[in-house]
Amino acid sequence: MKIADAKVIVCSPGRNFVTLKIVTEDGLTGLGDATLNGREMAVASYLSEHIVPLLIGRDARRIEDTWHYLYKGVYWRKGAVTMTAIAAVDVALWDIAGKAANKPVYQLFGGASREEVLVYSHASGATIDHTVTAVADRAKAGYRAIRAQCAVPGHAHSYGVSKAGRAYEPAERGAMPAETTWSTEPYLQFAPMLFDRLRRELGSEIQLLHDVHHRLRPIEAARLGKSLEPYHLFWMEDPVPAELQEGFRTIRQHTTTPVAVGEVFDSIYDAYRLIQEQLIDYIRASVVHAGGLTHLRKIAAVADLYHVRTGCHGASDLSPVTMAAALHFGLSVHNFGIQEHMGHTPETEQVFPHGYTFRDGAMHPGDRPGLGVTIDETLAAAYPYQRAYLPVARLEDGTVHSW
Ligand code: GCO
Ligand code: MG
Repeated sequence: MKIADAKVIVCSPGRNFVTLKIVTEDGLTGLGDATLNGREMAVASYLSEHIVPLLIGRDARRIEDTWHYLYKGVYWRKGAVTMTAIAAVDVALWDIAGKAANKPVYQLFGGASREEVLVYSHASGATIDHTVTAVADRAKAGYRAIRAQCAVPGHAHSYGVSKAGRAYEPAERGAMPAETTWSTEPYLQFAPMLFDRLRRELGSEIQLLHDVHHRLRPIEAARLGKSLEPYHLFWMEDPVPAELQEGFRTIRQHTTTPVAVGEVFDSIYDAYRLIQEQLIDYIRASVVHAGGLTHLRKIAAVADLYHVRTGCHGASDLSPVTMAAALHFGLSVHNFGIQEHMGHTPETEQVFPHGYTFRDGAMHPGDRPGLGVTIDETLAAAYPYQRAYLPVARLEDGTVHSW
């Protein structure tokens, strides 16, 4: 089954997406998401200039061999751009494998390990009142797990707060990144008040998650985790930047609030110590940024040895192709924890018709052969790429900080 064609489709139905489409000599097609928010064209050119020429003529069934050919063959291993490009090829080949076998991809992974994939949604507000209402609205929509983010009074740039009436979308189109200001102490004092109110108003059954988004130092994250213990969060996400994996030891020594990390990870090597020392509870590495389904299944296998469960990234800047692949993975993997489902805009849903479904706070990938997602190339062409950047954060004294 030789690869006859491969092409990169860049579109922007509300936000930018990069998609790799592979076609075999007998007409089977496979899709892979190659979207790297804020650096989309780096991956698009990596694929079209350097990888697509290598794919033509390769046997589409040799998924494992192709993965190592692209990973070891580049010499300059790992990194967000390389691993997102490899992920796109990998996922597209699994899509083709499913279609060739006339099976949904999860059936190629040993079948379903559960009936449905628990997901969590986002809720945010400019005040605690607004955030309580937003969380309650998501609960009414059927979600059993909800991420809560709230503006810190007097601080305009808190992470994760959507602009009035719009879904949260951090990347902004324009010539330069927006700049935001961050102040840690007010946030550390405010966060427990938010969750105290959420628990008092909404009770103890709903699963509450919170994303710190790389903003703290280990001892500050330890303090935050301790202060949130009375509210039994499902997890505290990205408490500190994760380059220093040992830094998580301080957090672990001080708090039982579960920790999730890894949406920016691109291989097992970013997480090995975190997992082996059980410094985290959930690994958030995603299909699109961590080398595709082939590598993500290996990360999950290592995590399973150490009681670490999956909690894959699923923001709106990961396309419906990734959402579909994540659901096939999540339905099958043994040590599943939860899957993020931020959702997509209506125009994105039109560009990427898919077979996955939502019901009562959980999702299912569907049973169409392959991933069960397609791309309407004519519609995609109606939404041309527009450069967009994620924000850059600074402390109040102007020092650049983790956004
Ligand atoms: C999340 C993430 C997002 C990221 C975004 C970056 O938990 O969903 O932190 O909000 O900021 O995916 O592109
Ligand atoms: Mg996050």
